[in-house]
Amino acid sequence: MRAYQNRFIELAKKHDALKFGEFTLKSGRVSPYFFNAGAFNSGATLAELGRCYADCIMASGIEFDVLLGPAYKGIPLAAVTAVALADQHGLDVPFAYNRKEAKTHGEGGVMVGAPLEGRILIIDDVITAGTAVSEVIDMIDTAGAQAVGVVIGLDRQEKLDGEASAVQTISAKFNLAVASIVNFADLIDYLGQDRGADDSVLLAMQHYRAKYGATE
Ligand code: OMP
Repeated sequence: MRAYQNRFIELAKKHDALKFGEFTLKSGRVSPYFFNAGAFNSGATLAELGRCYADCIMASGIEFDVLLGPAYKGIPLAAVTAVALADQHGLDVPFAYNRKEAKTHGEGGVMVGAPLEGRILIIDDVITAGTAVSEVIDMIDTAGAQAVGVVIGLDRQEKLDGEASAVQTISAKFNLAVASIVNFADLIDYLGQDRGADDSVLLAMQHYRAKYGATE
């Protein structure tokens, strides 16, 4: 695993953003783990999170013009990542986000921040079935820009109807490059090497992966 992947898992564990137990997902599946990006809730934690995302974007080589953070959880992610790209990598990228409800006064509209023009990189917390990302792509199309990629903290690598994962499906459908800081397989590897990890947690994770995990 790369350094930023280890740092991300350590950060998530430290702040309880990664929890093990029994959680019902948006899809209705009952998962032995849950990733809650809302638990990254202090200045220093967000700064480190932004550095992990920025390192992942740099490692992916995805070329883009605007970083877009979809409401709500994508908004702070886009902000801290834009700061880390500037501070750590000398890249001053424009960033934008949307409102869930259009504003009818003042400057009005749904979009805030940089104009949505050119190649757009979407930033988000987690992909399970890809529903959230598909909605954002519609928004980018409507604005006349082009979605070129998605960067996420966690790819849960779950299959939907066939054997492909949601990430593989949306990547093929919308011609997108998808980069994740970590995926489900990385989490299992990490737990397997963590001497302090509970064996029953690892077993539950392996069982869930055997049932719902995509083949790749
Ligand atoms: P999709 O839109 O189906 O890809 O699911 C992503 C959304 O699921 C996230 O934006 C969360 O609302 C939620 N989620 C998590 O935040 N963490 C998880 O570990 C799993 C889910 C989920 O419900 O699948």
